[in-house]
Amino acid sequence: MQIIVDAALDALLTFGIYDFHNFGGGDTRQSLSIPAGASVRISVQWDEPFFSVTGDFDAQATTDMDIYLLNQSNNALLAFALEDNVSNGDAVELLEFENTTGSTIQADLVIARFNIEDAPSRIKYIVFGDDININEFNTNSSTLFGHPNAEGAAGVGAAFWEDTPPFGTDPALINSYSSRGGTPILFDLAGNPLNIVRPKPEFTGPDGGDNTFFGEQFNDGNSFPNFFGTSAAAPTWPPWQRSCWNWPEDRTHLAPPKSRIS
Ligand SMILES: [Ca+2]
Ligand SMILES: [Ca+2]
Ligand SMILES: [Ca+2]
Repeated sequence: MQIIVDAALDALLTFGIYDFHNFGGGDTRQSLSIPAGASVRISVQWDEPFFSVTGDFDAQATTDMDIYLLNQSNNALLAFALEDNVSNGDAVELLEFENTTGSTIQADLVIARFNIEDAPSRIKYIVFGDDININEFNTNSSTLFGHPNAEGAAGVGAAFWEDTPPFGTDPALINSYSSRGGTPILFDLAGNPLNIVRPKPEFTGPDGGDNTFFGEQFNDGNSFPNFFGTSAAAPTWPPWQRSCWNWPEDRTHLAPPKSRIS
C-alpha cells in the first residue's frame, strides 16, 4: 500500500486518509481500456461477512473500501463508488460507468481503503456489462458467483454450437464470456469463516442456436436470429428439460428449443 495523490483525488482525500491497493510492484492504478459505447459495472468485494446476510452486528464488514475510475490522460474522475460499508455492513462496492465519448478511454481503476481500519486480506472484483480490456494485473480468475455457485444449484457454461463434438471440436470449446468456476465461499450464513471451492459450472450446453424473435443473425444459412449466452445454453441441456418439464411427455404444449444441434 502507498498513498497516491493527484488532482482528481485530492478533494476526495479531505474526507479521510486512504491506503491504496497495490496491484503489483507498487502500482496502485490498474489500467483498463473501455471501448466507445461500453457500459460496465465493476463489483468489488472483500473477505468480510455481509450484514445483509448475517443480520449480526458482530458478523459484518468492518472495513470501508471505495473505488475510483480515473482517466489516464488527465486524471479526471470518471466514476466512483463510496458506500459507507461500516455503516451498511456489507463488503461490496459497485461502480458504474458508460463511455459516451465516441472513442476508447484508457482508464485507471483505484481500490482504496480508509486506513483507520484493518486491510482485508483478499479482494476480488468482477466486471459486468460490455467487454473491456484489462491491460495489466489481469488474473483471468473465476467470474462464477452467486446463485450458480450455490451448493444446490447447477451452473451452466456455454459453448458455441459449432465448437462442440458433433461439429468436430471435442471437448467443446467454452465461450470467452462463459463464467469460469472457482470462486470460493468464504463465510457461512452466520459469518463464520469457510473456504469452500465448488466444482462449477456443472455442465456446458450449446448456444448460438436459432429462434424466431431475438438475438443476432449471422451467416448460418437461414434468416432466423441466433441467441448466445449461458441463458441460451441452459435450456438446450436435455436433462434439464426433462427434469423441469417432464420432457418429452409434456412436449405437446412446449416447443423444443430450436438449435442447430438439437
Ligand atoms: Ca498501472
Ligand atoms: Ca466504501
Ligand atoms: Ca440463424
